[in-house]
Amino acid sequence: MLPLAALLLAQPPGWAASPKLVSDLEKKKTTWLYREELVPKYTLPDPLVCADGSRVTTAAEWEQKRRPETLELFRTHVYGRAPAGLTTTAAVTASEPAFGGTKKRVRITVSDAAGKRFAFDATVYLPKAAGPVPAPVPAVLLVSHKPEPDADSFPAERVVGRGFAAAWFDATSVDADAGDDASRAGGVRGVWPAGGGSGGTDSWGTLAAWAWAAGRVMDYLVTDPAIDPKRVGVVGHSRGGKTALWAAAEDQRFALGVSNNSGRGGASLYRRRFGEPAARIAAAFPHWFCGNFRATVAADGELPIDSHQLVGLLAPRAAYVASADADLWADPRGEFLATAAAGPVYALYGQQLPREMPPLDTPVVGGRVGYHVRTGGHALTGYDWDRYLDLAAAR
Ligand code: GTR
Repeated sequence: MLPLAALLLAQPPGWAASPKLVSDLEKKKTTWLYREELVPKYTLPDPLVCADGSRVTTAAEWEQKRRPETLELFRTHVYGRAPAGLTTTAAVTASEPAFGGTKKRVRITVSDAAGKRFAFDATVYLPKAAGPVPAPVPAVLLVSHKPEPDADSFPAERVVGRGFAAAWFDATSVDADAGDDASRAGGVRGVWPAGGGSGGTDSWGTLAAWAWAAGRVMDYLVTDPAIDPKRVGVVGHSRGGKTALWAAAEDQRFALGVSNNSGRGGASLYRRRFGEPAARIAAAFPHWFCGNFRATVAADGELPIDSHQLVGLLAPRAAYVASADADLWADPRGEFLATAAAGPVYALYGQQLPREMPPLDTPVVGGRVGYHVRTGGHALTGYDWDRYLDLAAAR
């Protein structure tokens, strides 16, 4: 038995999981790890070290060398490659008053040179125009992994009330998230099965397809004169949170990427064995990822990247990672540690990220990066939205 002082020292700072919840979860799923003391030691890859072993020391070197390499590693080993070089057109198909402003339905059509095409819809709420020539407003885009988001996960009135445009699209209309064959059948991966890959193990999965679609909505948003194209954020919860991070990594026009309870495959660190195992997510949702990911994690192999590098791909733009106290499956501490470990990349831009896990319900912001762990379970709530809008509103 360790003396109390030693136990207190061993306790990591800030939030800690409820001991009762840990023991309840352990009783249910003894093979999955929920106890902090049992997490095996691990070492994260240095986000600044290049494939040739050299280390980038400036933002310019990061942008020219290590950032493109990192992006390629995530494409090749995690999400797969989305197609590039397609043409997006958009048409407003309906418009009506809403919340003192306007609600628009937009049909987005993407086509290639051979005439293949795919179309889906997005919805945009614009706040009440301020004066005859209103200034363009910032916007947030929700990747909804449900056909219609509920009022908590998409509080449109609250968002426009704070002077933001609020947009969302139904990700399942782009890729049904119903197993690989069914998802491809009516979705964008049925039109371009290999994405931007060779048709092999780096072909895009559902998360890459959804992230790609967020980029196509962005193609429209940057043309809407009511919206400030330099201040558009992308937000997602859970599988949508994994998507939002990847969308912001792939498309640097997003000024902010928000991961709400994204967990494994999103913000939480793969090398930290806590909560949902990588092999389990790949077995339960094989269509989310590329073939290389499935093969690596099924063999209990090491990915060449970890999630701090995904957060680092957002630098120097804003990022917000949020966890929930009861959502141990998503590994709150692993989500925080990934955020903090993106620090060396943000430091190239003079930004100092939060270093210590904060206590419960205590948001921390360092540089342009925020983190909180909120009371409650796996959900996107008004509390979360308010924090994201606070960060998006800060210049
Ligand atoms: C779970 C999955 C999580 C999370 C969640 C969701 O079953 O294991 O990683 O993505 O689904 O998206 O709701």
